[in-house]
Amino acid sequence: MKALALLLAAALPLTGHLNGIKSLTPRQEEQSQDRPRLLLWDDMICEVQKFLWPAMEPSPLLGPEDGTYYALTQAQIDDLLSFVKARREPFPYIDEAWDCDDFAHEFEYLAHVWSVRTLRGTPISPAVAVVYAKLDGPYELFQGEPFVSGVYHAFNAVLRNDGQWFFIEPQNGRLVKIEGMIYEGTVEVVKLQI
Ligand SMILES: [Ca+2]
Repeated sequence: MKALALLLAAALPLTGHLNGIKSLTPRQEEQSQDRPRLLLWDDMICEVQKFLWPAMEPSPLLGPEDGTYYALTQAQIDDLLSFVKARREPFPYIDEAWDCDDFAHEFEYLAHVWSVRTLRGTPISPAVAVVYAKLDGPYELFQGEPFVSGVYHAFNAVLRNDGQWFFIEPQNGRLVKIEGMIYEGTVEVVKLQI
């Protein structure tokens, strides 16, 4: 797995500690903002445990499901959101048949379609997750931030190349930064698929 990642790091305009980002000059750091960041399985676990799901216990069955990921640039996130908006099914919310989990899985599927096309088949996976969470408080991702109490909800998350995670509400395309203090006690992740 590591040998593959090193080869990819050499072949692709990716950044990360695999190809020495720690010693970049300020100019190179500026340029690195335009590049996706490569993450191995262990790196992805660290990123998930840091901000998304501290209780994650990785395993071959529970994931992460892929061996090599990349964190997206802001331009890639913008492009991904446009791609999904143009291709998602026009179905309204339908209890059970097309509800939150279905919107979230559709977003994740389309993110992978977008990624394969954008990277022309490069064997790395976008850092886009399906998140299952218990909500307790105002839910920022819905218009008007409705107050919800003890509701289970499925939505998405994406990791940017600077280490910032965002929650995405696939039902409306809204996106917010995940910041510990904001979500403390409001969003409790109970399951995650990446
Ligand atoms: Ca469903």
